[in-house]
Amino acid sequence: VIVCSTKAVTPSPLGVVVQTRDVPERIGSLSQVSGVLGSQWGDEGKGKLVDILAGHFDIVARCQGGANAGHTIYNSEGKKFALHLVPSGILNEETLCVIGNGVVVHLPGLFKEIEGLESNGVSCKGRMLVSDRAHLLFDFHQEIDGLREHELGNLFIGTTKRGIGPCYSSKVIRNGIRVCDLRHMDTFPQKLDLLLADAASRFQGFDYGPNVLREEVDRYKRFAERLEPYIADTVHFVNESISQKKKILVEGGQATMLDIDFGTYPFVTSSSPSAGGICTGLGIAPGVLGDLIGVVKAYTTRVGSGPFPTEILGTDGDFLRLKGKEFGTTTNRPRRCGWLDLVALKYCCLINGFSSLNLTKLDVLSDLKEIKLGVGYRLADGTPIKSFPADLRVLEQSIVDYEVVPGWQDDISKVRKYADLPLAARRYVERIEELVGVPIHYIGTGPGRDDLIFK
Ligand code: 2SA
Ligand code: GDP
Ligand code: MG
Repeated sequence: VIVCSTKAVTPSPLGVVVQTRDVPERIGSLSQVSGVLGSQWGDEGKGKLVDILAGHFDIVARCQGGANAGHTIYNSEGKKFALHLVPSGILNEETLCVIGNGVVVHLPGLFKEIEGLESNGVSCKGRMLVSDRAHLLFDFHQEIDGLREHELGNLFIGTTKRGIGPCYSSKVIRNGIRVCDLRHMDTFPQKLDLLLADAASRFQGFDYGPNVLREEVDRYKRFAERLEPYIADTVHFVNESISQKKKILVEGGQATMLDIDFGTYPFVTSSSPSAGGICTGLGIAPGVLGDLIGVVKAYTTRVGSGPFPTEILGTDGDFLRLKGKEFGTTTNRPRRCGWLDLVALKYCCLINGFSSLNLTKLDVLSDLKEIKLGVGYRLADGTPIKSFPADLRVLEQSIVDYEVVPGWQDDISKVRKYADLPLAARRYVERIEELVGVPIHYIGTGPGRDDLIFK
């Protein structure tokens, strides 16, 4: 159950053997290409796990989403970093970061993030690659995101307004502009003009004239020069790295319940945060994928609209929100809170084939007398619902069956060994494993790098 240390030799991204260090067996034995994916509605604590694992991988790669993601990390000195586009491997000096082809890249935001990191002593130069196939997300995509939300009235999705949906729409409708287009400034203005004209013809109040276009083109000429050192054919790079036996960790953004195909559509994001998104968003073959770790909070949160079967609307919800500091990392919106939903979690395990789970924020549940686990859904007439329903009407009307388990009153934030957890906490962990059928190998007891139990 507990960690056993082995010495590991990790080749650096530059190919030099850099270190020998104590590696918990769990981490050392992770597959050459592994992934960390959200298995609820996001904000499970993926960034923290990626940061911890990154020291044992050569490359950390993002494959989908954009600056809607908010991954919070505390470094060893307790300094807080909130990452949006830059992969969470950046705090590990030996790790090379990749922004894959499936990511939508807002360059002003990316440069701001890079500057913020650099002012905190974290350099991205020579340590980060941006795919030449990635699509560019422009300020106007963000403006449209807001206009669309406004149009929806009461049915608004609750997006982060970071322009994600509109940018993926441009990509899919095939008038998007990619990073490699920055190398052709002769045709760039025409492409951008088409894109802006398209938006203007659709949205009243979205106005642009030749001055706007000229200013934007000038801005992007400067961005193009600035981005050049980061641009790479990451499909080639990642596959070469695989053949050179480098270790690659894929960092998912958002989560399966927000997946464009598998999530609670239309209250989802516009990318594929599940396992399939790794292949399409990085250009790697499915057979290469090894361990996939599903990150799951010990309870559930959701930010934005949409069904949330195990949501707690009373004071218990406030308890979790305040104790768990459940406010959006990108927008600071209060997150909706609820009990752990095992129907949704099993569905995520099925879709992604997780090899293990990281149960996070177990410390937040301390002090509750009783904890509820959502173990099944039923229709109003009592008929059990066998699988996670596609139909939101069914989902909204479904009744959740709960199993009530005893809580624990001890502070577990300093516990580092599984055996030292209170019995009720261990029972909670083991009941989840039993009901879901996937082992929990990592347990979060706080936001810091050391606040992790290897089980
Ligand atoms: P979008 O902006 O088009 O992707 O929004 C569509 C839905 O996806 C949800 N979404 C998220 N949910 C949780 N966390 C996310 N990142 C931030 C964080 C969110 C924040 O780390 O806290 O700060 O508000 C994220 N990104 C997208 C979104 O809420 C919509 O439901
Ligand atoms: P991500 O989007 O999945 O990376 O998650 P976020 O960073 O948006 O939200 C997770 C929040 O929980 C962050 O503020 C983390 O610092 C914090 N966190 C992560 N793991 C733990 C844990 O085990 N316990 C506590 N108390 N906080 C945690
Ligand atoms: Mg987040």
